[in-house]
Amino acid sequence: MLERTLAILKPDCIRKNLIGKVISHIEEAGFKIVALKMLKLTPEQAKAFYYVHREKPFYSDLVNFMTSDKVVVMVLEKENAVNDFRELIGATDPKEAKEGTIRKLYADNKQENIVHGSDSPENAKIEISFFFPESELIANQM
Ligand code: RTP
Ligand code: MG
Repeated sequence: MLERTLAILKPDCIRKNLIGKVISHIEEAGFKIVALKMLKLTPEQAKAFYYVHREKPFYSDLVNFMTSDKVVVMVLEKENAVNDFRELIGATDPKEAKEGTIRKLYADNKQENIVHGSDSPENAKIEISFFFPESELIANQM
């Protein structure tokens, strides 16, 4: 069954002029882009988006990083999209990411790691609705 996930190209991706390269990896891996936009997260949005990490020592650094430049948010669709996208991006820390993954190829460190992907189908639904109203989630023609 087709599934959707939320991807964010993080501020380091934008600063390094890697939007096109990263989207190419995503499309070549078989994901369809259902919705896409560029925006600058407010601190309130970044805090809310990463609320699950509010107790973590890296939380305030993460909020500062995610608001340091614009981001690109995308809804991606594919069979098994959530897990397959996590596989495509690789481990949080690029040092631990497998060869060929987006983070291994392009990320500098555990914080500035180029891309976000939802970690479960339930969270994907919540994260997609965080950025996109239903009217922007038009199904792709097959
Ligand atoms: P994401 O949510 O962005 O897809 O990343 P993830 O699941 O691989 O990692 P997660 O544990 O959810 O952490 C969220 C983001 O916080 C930053 N981080 N910094 N300095 C650190 O030790 C540290 N740990 C995590 C990263 O930007 C990570 O992607
Ligand atoms: Mg996560």
